[in-house]
Amino acid sequence: MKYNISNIIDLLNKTSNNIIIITHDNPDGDAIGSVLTMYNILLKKQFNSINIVLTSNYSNKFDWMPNINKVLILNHYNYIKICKKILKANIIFCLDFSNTTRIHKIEQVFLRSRGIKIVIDHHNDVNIKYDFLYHNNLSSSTTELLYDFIHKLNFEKLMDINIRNCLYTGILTDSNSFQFTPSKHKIFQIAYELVKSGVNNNYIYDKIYHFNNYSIIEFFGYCFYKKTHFIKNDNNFLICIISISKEEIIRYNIINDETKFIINYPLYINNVKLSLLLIEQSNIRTKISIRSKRNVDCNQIAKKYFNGGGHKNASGGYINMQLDDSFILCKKIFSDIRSCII
Ligand SMILES: [Mn+2]
Repeated sequence: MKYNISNIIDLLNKTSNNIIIITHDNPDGDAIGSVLTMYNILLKKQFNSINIVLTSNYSNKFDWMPNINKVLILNHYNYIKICKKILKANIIFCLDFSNTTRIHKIEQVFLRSRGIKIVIDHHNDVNIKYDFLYHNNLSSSTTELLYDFIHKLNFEKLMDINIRNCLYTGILTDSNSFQFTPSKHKIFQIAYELVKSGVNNNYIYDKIYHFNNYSIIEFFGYCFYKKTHFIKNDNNFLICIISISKEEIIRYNIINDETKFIINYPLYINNVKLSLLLIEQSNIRTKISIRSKRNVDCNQIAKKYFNGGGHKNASGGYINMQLDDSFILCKKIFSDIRSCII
């Protein structure tokens, strides 16, 4: 059945149990901020047996976030138990993704579950069979959408400082510190209201961006010195490609989304307009992340060449090849991509 917002208000005003909250693999600040916002709201509504399921681990920089210790991280040992919980869920919240490939480890069991599927997301590639969808790809983040959603539900009185901190974390990280602002002034208005009502923006910035240990900085140095390649485009701007193997990630003890930070740095160079990060996943698959400046649309590039998508200035996808071949393919594509990106 398709639900509308008043059905959802009724549903969430009746206390329910067996709730699952999920987000995409390799959760970032918006993913973690979204699931914890929803978890903390439902706790206040006296819901029972609420489980956040993460299909992979999260970075330690989120350790301070309220109730982060309650998340279930999928592994070999708890896989069956978690699948059973998903199958018997009455409501499943899908936050910060709307394409089931982004939860591929639990995709099949998710599709079999009869729980009411409430999807809140800002990505372009919706393929989930949902019961309720709250979606806007002109939102900076899912947390920005959740801020609106909470108001639509008339739950704003439930927003305590913990929930506000979760919302702010998602907005800060997904907008790359207010650099990607598709919703224009609205993101600043929400940030203003959150800070005005107690969010310590400096504290959160320090927790998220001043978290790195020396091995990550060493890893960045290694990547920029040894692993960075520039391609000159016909339009006389540069495209940067960094490729990283599994072995290098293990050698420098890098986890989760920490590699993502590296992709933004090439854009600090004035004539680099596009930055690509290739990460080896297996000998037949390479993950690719793409970031761009202003008018260069990496969503189009991700869709056309890399089985992916995302947003105008931040997208991702994959190549079904090993790392070195993926790198050669990228070099070929990007030496003649003028028509695609202007
Ligand atoms: Mn997001």
